[in-house]
Amino acid sequence: MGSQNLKSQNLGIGIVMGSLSDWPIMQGAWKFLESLDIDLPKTYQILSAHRTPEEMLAYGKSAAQRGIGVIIAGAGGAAHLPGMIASTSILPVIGVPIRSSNSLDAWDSLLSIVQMPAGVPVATVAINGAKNAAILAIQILALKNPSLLSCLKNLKEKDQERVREQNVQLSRELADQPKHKLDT
Ligand code: AIR
Repeated sequence: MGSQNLKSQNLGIGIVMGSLSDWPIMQGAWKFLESLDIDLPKTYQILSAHRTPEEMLAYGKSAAQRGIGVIIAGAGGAAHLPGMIASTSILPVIGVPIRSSNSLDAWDSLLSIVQMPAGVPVATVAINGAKNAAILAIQILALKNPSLLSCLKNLKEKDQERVREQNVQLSRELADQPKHKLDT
């Protein structure tokens, strides 16, 4: 399916972050989406809840009209971007708490994003969890477009295969050791 068609169905993913210093983490979401065998429309933008509040509001208000279906928002420290974007848009917002140079070991980032008041949810992933944010975004969009399900299934199969290979590798490494456990 062409990306124009996906855009008209609001199957785009908008990635926003509070600063360029967040990009090393947030590019995990971008690169993951790029690695998939699907042509999902996606955008990235630096928007700061505190430094560029007007642009942030404009982005949140217009996102749905621009074909975006899910917003991934990352910020660190007093990380108000995901919550403020959520306050301006009806789209689901996934928050990525970033362990930034100014953050208190990322606790401030996490709590600023996850502790939203009732009525304005932000689906919060782990600290620096940009890849999971991208997976969750696809899971949300797949509810509207089942053709995305195959890429999620492939993802699970690859993960399962990797764990099975790890078991083979571990068994090889421990082959000459006596077994102290029951067979699984
Ligand atoms: N930030 C930017 N505007 C508001 C906030 N909370 C965050 C950025 C980044 C951190 O502040 O998301 O994680 C540090 O930004 P900088 O630009 O000083 O490196």
